[in-house]
Amino acid sequence: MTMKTELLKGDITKIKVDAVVNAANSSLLGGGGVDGAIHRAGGPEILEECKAIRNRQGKCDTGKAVVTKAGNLPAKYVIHTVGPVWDNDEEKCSKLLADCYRNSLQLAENLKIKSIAFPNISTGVYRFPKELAAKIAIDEVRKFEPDSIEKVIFVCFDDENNMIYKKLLE
Ligand code: AR6
Repeated sequence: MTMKTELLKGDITKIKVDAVVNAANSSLLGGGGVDGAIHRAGGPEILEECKAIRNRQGKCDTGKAVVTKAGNLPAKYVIHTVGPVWDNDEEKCSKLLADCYRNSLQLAENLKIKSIAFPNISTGVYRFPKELAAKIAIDEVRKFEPDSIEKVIFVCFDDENNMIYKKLLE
C-alpha cells in the first residue's frame, strides 16, 4: 500500500479527515497556535478527554502522541503530539520531530483510519526551522509503511511553510 500526500493551505480545524494532528504541549491542557484553534473549534469535550489521559498516564513526553475524539470538529479523532522546542541541538530535535510524525501515524494505524492531516509541528512558538521541519515531516511520511492510511494531508497555515512544502513535494 502507498499513501497519497496532499498539501493544503489553511485552517486544520476545517478539514474533514479521519484524524487531525494537534501540535500540543506536554501538559495536554491546551495552549495557543494550532492547539488553541483545535480546542476552541472542537469544544470542551476534547479537553475533558485530555484531562482523563493526564490522570491516567501523567504528562505526554516530547515525541509521543495520544488520541482523543474530535468534539465538534469535522474530524473523528484528534491525535495530540508534543513537538520539540528548538534549542539548536539539531540532531536531538530532528529525531524528536520525526518521532512525532511516526508515532502519530502509528496511532492512526492502530485506529485503522484512512486519512490524517498534519499541521507543521514545532514551527510556530517552538521555533523549529521550517525547511528542516518540512524535510523531516515529508521524509517520515514517505518512510512509513501503512496498512489502513490512504491519505496524508500537510496543512500549512502560513505562507512560508506553504511555499516550502510546495517546493519539496513537487
Ligand atoms: N491550522 C493549521 N495550522 C495552524 C493553525 C491552524 N488553525 N494555527 C497555527 N498553525 P504552533 P508549536 C500553524 O505555535 O510550534 C501551543 O501553545 C502555525 O503557522 O501552533 O508546535 C501549544 O500548546 C505553525 O506553522 O505550535 C504548545 O505550547 C504551526 O501551526 C506550543 O504552542 C505550529 O505552530 C507548540 O508550539
